Amino acid sequence: VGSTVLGYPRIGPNRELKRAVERYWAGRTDRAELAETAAKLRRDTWRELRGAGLHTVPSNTFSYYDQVLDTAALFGALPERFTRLGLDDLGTYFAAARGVQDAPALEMTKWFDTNYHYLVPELQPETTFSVTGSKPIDEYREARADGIETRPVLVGPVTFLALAKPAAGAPPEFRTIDLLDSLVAAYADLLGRLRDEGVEWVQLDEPAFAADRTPAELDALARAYAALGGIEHRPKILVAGYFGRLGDALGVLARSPVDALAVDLVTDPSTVDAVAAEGALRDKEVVAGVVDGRNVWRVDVDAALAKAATLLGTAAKVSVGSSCSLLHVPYDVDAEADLDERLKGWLSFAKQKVAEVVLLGTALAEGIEAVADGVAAARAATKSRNEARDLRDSRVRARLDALRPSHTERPDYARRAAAQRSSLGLPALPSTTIGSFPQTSDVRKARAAFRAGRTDEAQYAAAMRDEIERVVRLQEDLGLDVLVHGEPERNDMVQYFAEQLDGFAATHTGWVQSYGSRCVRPPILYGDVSRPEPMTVEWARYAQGLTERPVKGMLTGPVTILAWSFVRDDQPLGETAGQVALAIRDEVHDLESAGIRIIQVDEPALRELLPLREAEHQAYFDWAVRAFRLATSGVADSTQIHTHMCYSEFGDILPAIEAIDADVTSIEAARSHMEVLGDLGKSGFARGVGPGVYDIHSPRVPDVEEISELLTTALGAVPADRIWVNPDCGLKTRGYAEVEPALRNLVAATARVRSTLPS
Ligand code: THG
Ligand code: ZN
Repeated sequence: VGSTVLGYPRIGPNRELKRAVERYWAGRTDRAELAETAAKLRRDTWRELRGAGLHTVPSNTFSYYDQVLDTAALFGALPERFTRLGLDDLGTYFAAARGVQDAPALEMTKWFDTNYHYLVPELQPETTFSVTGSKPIDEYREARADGIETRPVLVGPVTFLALAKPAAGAPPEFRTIDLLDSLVAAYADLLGRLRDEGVEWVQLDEPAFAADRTPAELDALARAYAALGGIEHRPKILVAGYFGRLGDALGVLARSPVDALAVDLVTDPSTVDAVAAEGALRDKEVVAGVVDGRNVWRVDVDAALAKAATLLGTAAKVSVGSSCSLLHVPYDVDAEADLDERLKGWLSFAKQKVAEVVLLGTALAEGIEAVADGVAAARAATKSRNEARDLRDSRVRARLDALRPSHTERPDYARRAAAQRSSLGLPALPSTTIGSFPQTSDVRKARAAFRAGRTDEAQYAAAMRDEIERVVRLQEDLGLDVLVHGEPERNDMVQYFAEQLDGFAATHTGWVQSYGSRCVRPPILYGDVSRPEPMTVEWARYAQGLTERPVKGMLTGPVTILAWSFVRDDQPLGETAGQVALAIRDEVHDLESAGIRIIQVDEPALRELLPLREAEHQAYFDWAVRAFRLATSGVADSTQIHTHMCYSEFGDILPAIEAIDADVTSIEAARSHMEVLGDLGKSGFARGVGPGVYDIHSPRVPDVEEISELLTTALGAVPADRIWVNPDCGLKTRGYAEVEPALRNLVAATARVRSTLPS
């Protein structure tokens, strides 16, 4: 029996890597200084893991930006638009990550159902792979020079190909999986070199097989590991499959000539039995992933030991591990000075999870008596959480129990649309923005000063009101039809609400990498959720008081609040979603009472929580759609409900976009040239839609011509009386220098296209 974790956070306990790479990008440090910071972070991690008593320590879990990009760079598979720039290795790498003039960055998308984003490799039939980098070898040597033997971790070849996309211009019949042989040959070469270095174990991650896969992909998995396992001169191979059950891939891997399998025994409760029943594991080692790598709750030692023990007769050797890499949790709960002590006792971040894995490994090998104190402490924590009565709010539960279908239904769209037309009196093709305006350094300073206690509430509110007034006047001047207050008071759209809701706790240092150097601090949803008082009403009321035009109220939807928080694991997500939805429903009601006639409830993460297996989609849609409707259906017919979605391919969630029954849905579309509209139409969607006509992810200012063309394209797919004109997403991350001219062009294009409509 041994113990290990599949990966570790890398941004630094105090976001040292974020600061170092951002300084490097700004030209304020040189490469040597960046490399030194990176080396120190790696060394600290290895020493920490070794010191904690793990049997085997992973390496190559560090990345300057993203592990999928690392893999593409390692095998010489970066698109030519970056390699021909004549930059050094790191320059080419960061160019692919962030883009440069004339060479747009690789696309970024969600890493499975997490809030981490990876860069999508672009491949074509001509792509050949070879080992052109040495990162895993260098890091292995670095650790060994420090006296620490490690297990290099790599994205597995089949997952790499499954996550890649055909480059623009590749023939339509081309599949990235067609490149398997060349890629496997390159992996084989690398395995030989690692063996030359003395590497004993490598870890190849194949999380793609926790999602539905085609027979061709399963066949590729079999062929890849038959080939790699068949190599004579190689390290032992551990294949890690996480984020869910492996389905048919479990048998494929069990029958392949690899040495060990790491399985996720947390995400899907059926996995333990499936693994236990897999006879072909008899001669292999299994890493039982019983410590949740994605959530922050302390492990239930007895349940975890029972799961691991179930596998003892199945495999030649059973080790204890994390369910996936610990990349998705913050570093250290002990760094939190202001968290409630009792709550803290229930939590476990990366550092604590390593200790849990070690404890469980010892308990499994030597018996619970060998670690009696640790087990007793863990049991006490589990008991304390299970018995905490005050996490249940009987008022919230009674409200949920009393819900009737009418609480999640609004009258026909046609009737609502008529009521809204007469109450709002908007022109055809109404123009608006998604909600946030640029967060100037003055705004950030005002928030920071208030948080630090350097200004009082009155000074802070005055600063926010000034900013709101400025933004409202600007929008009137630009000629937008539906205004927003600009959200100067908000940091993160989930954190802002979590800070005001009961049942949530916020952290100070609980940063988790979202992409590249960008991090988020997910709030912790630990108890029944309720809203002690209105959260956004005063700002919205103030903004509406400044103008005759309608001001949209801006809220975050229940699914997104869950997706971007660490959520309690003691009840189904759908139940928790209902509680959050009730709190948002109350806010919607209060906004309406305050005279706000349009209320937007954003659900950018609706796609993110979609289960990896299609068999589970419907159950997800059921609770997610119900939560949105519960939040938004308590209003008058004349009150217009908007939603906004972004960051995703919408194909899989079209039925849900239809079913949430929002009056208007604004959606990312500029980069895909309005393609999404055709798909929406085919799915039967027949309500208002605001296809983004300005790609805010780029600093480019679109001209009137270009926006008019996009609008005209949109008019080809959707009738004019249902189209809205808006940017792709919020403007928070942009500067006024781009935003003002872009919005001016957006309004001018709207006027131009409007004038061509039959009256
Ligand atoms: N909030 C949360 N999750 C998200 C997003 C969000 N996931 C998807 C998407 N948006 C990810 N995008 C970003 C964009 C910017 C930042 C983080 C995630 C970002 N973070 C600041 C940083 O790292 O410098 C820190 C922000 C802060 O100070 O609070 O810029 O919008 N939850
Ligand atoms: Zn958006």
